[in-house]
Amino acid sequence: MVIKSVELSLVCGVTSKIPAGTLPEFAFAGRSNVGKSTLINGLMNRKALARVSSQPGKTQTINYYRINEQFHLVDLPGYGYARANVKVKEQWGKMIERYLSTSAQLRAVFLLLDIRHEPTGQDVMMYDWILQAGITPVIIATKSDKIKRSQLQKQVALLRRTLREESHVLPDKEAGQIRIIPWSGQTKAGREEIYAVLDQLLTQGPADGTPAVEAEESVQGVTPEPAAE
Ligand SMILES: Nc1nc2c(ncn2[C@@H]2O[C@H](COP(=O)(O)OP(=O)(O)OP(=O)(O)O)[C@@H](O)[C@H]2O)c(=O)[nH]1
Ligand SMILES: [Mg+2]
Repeated sequence: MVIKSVELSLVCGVTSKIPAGTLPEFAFAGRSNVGKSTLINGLMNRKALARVSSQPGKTQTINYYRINEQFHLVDLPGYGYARANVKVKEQWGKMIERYLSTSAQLRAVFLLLDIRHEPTGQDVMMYDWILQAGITPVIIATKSDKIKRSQLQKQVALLRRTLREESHVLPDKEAGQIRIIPWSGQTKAGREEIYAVLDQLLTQGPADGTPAVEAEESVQGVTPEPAAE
């Protein structure tokens, strides 16, 4: 995938109506601070178009980034921010559910999980919401630069096992097919594999709830042309 143009095209507040939209959408969900905005910037070849912060709870709106006039990357507000008040947490849940159930253009949801930690109850709940909405979930294991290479497969297996064991939705036989892509915002490792998923889903048409087939092996060392700043 070559990124030719990116722009913030829409910001949707808690009370805003979710737009019907015409371009395919890929959404990014996950705990506050897991690295959603960092991943979106990495995919767009931008340092800071999506706002990144070490303070959790930065993204509290649904932000739509239009790429190549062809599709949207959708930055969803993070959950699990302990200091958010009850009302904010409640609004968050409603907003995400509304987004998942009303977005006709949604092709896949990337659910981000920190590669270092076992998924929380909220992570599993989010995973189940995505499945229940009939959307293809793709797991991104973030911050892979923070663990040793030798630990990578073990941690990916932990994420897979927890989702499989804790999910209330996924039937057993499909559980082995949960797709997990390790990613680092620091080294950009994993980016080509994520682009391959986007390319595949863009050519394939709307998600039908079946897990994506394995994409081609990522081509190491090939980076897309940088977008004009
Ligand atoms: N080392 C490392 N740090 C990362 C990575 N991804 C994100 N971070 C850092 O983690 C912090 C949170 O990143 P964000 O991208 O703002 O997280 P977010 O999920 O968008 O957070 P909210 O907007 O609060 O939901 C920032 O300090 C990032 O620099 C990564 O892959 N590796
Ligand atoms: Mg964010």
